[in-house]
Amino acid sequence: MSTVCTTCPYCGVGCGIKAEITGDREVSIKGDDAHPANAGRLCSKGTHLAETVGLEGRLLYPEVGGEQVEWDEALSLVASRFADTIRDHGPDSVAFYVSGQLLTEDYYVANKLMKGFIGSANIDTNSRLCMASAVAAHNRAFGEDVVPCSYDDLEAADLILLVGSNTAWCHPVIWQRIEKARAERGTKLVVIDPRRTETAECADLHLPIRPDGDVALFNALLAEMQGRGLLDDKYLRDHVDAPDGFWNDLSGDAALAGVEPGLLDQLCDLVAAHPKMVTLFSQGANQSVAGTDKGNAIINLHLATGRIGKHGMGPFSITGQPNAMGGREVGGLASMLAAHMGFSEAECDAAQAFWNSPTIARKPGRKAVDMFRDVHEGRIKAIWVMATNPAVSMPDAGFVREALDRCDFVVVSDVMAETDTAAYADVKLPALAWGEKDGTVTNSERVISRQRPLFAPPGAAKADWWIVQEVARRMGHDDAFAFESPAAIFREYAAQTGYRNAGKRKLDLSEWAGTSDAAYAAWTPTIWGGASPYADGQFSTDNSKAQLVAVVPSSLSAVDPCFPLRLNTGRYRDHWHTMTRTGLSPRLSQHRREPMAEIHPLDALEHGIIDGQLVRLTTAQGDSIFRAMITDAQRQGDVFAPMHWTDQTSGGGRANRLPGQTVDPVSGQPAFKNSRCMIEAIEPDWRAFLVCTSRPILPPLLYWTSARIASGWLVELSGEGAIDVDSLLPEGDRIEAADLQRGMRRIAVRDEQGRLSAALYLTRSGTLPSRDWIISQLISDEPAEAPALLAARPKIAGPDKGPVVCVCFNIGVKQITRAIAQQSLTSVDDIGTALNAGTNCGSCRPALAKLLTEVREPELEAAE
Ligand SMILES: Nc1nc2c(c(=O)[nH]1)N[C@H]1C(S)=C(S)[C@@H](COP(=O)(O)OP(=O)(O)OC[C@H]3O[C@@H](n4cnc5c(=O)[nH]c(N)nc54)[C@H](O)[C@@H]3O)O[C@H]1N2
Ligand SMILES: Nc1nc2c(c(=O)[nH]1)N[C@H]1C(S)=C(S)[C@@H](COP(=O)(O)OP(=O)(O)OC[C@H]3O[C@@H](n4cnc5c(=O)[nH]c(N)nc54)[C@H](O)[C@@H]3O)O[C@H]1N2
Ligand code: SF4
Ligand SMILES: [Mo]
Repeated sequence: MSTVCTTCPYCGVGCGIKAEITGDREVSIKGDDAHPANAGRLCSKGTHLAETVGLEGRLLYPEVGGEQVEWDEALSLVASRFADTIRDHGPDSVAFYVSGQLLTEDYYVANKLMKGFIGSANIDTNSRLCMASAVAAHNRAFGEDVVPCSYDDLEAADLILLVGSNTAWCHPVIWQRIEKARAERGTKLVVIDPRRTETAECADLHLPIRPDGDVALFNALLAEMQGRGLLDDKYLRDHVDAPDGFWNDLSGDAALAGVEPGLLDQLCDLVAAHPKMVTLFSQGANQSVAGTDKGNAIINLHLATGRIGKHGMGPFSITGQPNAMGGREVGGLASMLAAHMGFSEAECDAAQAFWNSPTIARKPGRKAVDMFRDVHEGRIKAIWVMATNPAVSMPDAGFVREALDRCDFVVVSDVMAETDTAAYADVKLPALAWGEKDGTVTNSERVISRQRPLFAPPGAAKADWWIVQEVARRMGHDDAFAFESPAAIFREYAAQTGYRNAGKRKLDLSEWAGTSDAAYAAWTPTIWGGASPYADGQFSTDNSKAQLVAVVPSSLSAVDPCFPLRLNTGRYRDHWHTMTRTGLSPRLSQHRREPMAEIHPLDALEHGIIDGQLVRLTTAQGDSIFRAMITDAQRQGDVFAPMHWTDQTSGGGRANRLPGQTVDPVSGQPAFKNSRCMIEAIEPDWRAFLVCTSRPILPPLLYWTSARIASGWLVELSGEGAIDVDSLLPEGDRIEAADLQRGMRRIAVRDEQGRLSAALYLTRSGTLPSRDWIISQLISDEPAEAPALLAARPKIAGPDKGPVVCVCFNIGVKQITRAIAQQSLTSVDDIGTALNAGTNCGSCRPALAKLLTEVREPELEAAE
């Protein structure tokens, strides 16, 4: 058995992992105590990685037109089709659409090929959907895309503002570090989010801002600080430039933020009282028509109050994907050249000279949304998609699917065989996945860590950098693409960051250009730029001063009677994006098994919607069906839906059919968080659920979702008209109960050994039984008797545990609320002592805190 230090493949926190290899593709996962990001902690997704390293669903061999081929044939075809297209239509007729889930070395090779050897900047990354606004805000304010903070600042701050970040779910280990600081030093926490998320639930102050009210809020805050005499005049004089009229034009119309004046006053008092302040921002800021302005509104406040470049202070954009930052560094964005360089003549010359390349892109390429528009219009004729699933994750995904369908030549490099994007591929190339691939990633705080292989490459899968390099060689660029290892690529990349840099850019890794293979193999997590790159107040602009940027709040727009609601989209705690990995894990799949449309009670009333019913959300772009979840955590007028479900997992819940192609004018980032929509209740003729040990093939239905459970699948279905139950069920010994008058039908199927292999519960007007017990029967060697199976409950029913909250110990809501009430528990730690819940990865602790308040508050009120 050997232990390997590697990095979590999920979020941009970039936690270190100690992976102990326990068998053939078996691993035991622990947090790495020595990693600066997590010091041993892991969240639910990292903790349960071992459930996702099997080969189920993997793409293991290259395919052309759906037929397995040898690598040479696939690579030669890609090279010749790209070369022919470039010859006939010019370099801008081809494109790469890449991903923050590539390693830095993969990214480097792809960028070098497109910008230096094809001579187009048509390489963009899914970070366009994620970080582009923060990048643009950094560039405007600092002259370079540099994050001025590190995680240690969170632990040194007295006040933390979270803007558009559901940290407890999306950056759980950062959240745990914030919670530690709050417990140890009483750090105050403010959450600015239209929804009362679990993150907001735990805050000292929650501002349920109107969608896109952030610029108004931060401008008002800055005006108030100025009014209270709390600007740092010396810092402003020495280190900051302001455009003419900045202070006069500072629009402080707080009403546009949509928060009650009392709450705004509380926020101003907190900000005034705590100079040691970090503002952490994420997609509620970035994914907006005003995303870049929001970033600058936040940065303005920090610059003007001198709250930057000092321990415990700063505007802190956190990255989403494991290597979103690495991609920004090497030039994965169409709007950057390489190594933080732009497209000035000198920078283009420098890149070309360094690469000794035949050509160089001299202008920015097409940003993601425009790129797919060009594909749609036929201007881009060949596209290569790597490590991202745009048929699901791009806005107006229906349009993107049309574009891929029309495109002459689509190449997809992925680790999974069946994805919604791969369905459009002419060529599918099998890439190495996490646990096999080898290279570096950079996290939110600029720490470069290694991802290391744990297993031998399966099938014919190859590293993404190798695949791109082999295509480059077949396009005639042998000399420039002769890398023998990720270490060799890393050395070249490190050298490029220093080339003709002379202190102009903070990103200078040239001290590592000589890293030996052995040193690369032994690399320990290393931060570039230090904990505080702007501690000296010298920014990356021509005069070394940072810039205040005048930003104007968006005005309130009139309600559209056809689309009266606002659709906000985002993430669930235990799922990752299009679920190609987390969807394999039964534990991670149980937190939220279906895509919900979360809606305020008054909106539900107005639209005649009952909790748990199916609803259709419609925008100008399209529609999709979700299950309604009525909750006053939503603002009235807003609906929230998750981004995760795909054609592989659902016949509804496809959130990205809904948002339009509207983007931030500066960054080109799509406005995923604010689309006009309408909602209506749906009355299917019947509803059913199916548990089964083999994946069912479903006929077209009004709605279905399938979730992994231990040893099988749980499928929720609804439809119109008749249902052909035989098509859903496997062969075997059937037992059945029916009450045709009530439209109820229940069928259980047992295999030759008498084990339960499937069970279907269907109703036309009644209710369906609880899913939990019958799921447990599916793995049982001795399933219960027929009456119990058909009732979906044991002869003597134990107490129902309710939906699972703690996935590590499988503890449900009802178990927790009962324990709180019966054992008078008063803290999350008490719950841990009583039930173990929340004592392993800690991801459910915010949910436990919420349950605690829900149970205790009425009790306390009654006692008063
Ligand atoms: N569990 C999980 N974790 C993840 C991921 C995942 O898929 N699953 N993905 C990773 C990636 S790539 C990313 S980018 C991050 C994203 O991490 P987050 O940005 O935290 O996640 P989101 O849920 O997209 O959006 C955050 C919040 O923005 C709020 N919001 C919407 N509109 C506004 C607004 O106008 N103003 C403000 N202030 N807030 C608003 C939403 O209500 C939402 O709660 O998560 C990373 N971590
Ligand atoms: N509505 C809505 N849409 C959104 C968002 C939102 O908040 N709301 N957020 C946006 C954001 S921030 C992001 S980051 C995107 C994410 O969206 P995507 O990038 O589309 O999501 P993933 O599911 O992570 O897709 C990664 C793909 O790469 C494959 N893969 C994994 N590892 C590797 C590898 O090493 N090599 C190769 N070649 N393939 C690999 C996976 O199997 C999967 O198919 O979604 C965006 N879309
Ligand atoms: S917070 Fe969770 S998902 Fe993010 S890197 Fe750490 S363990 Fe992985
Ligand atoms: Mo992201």
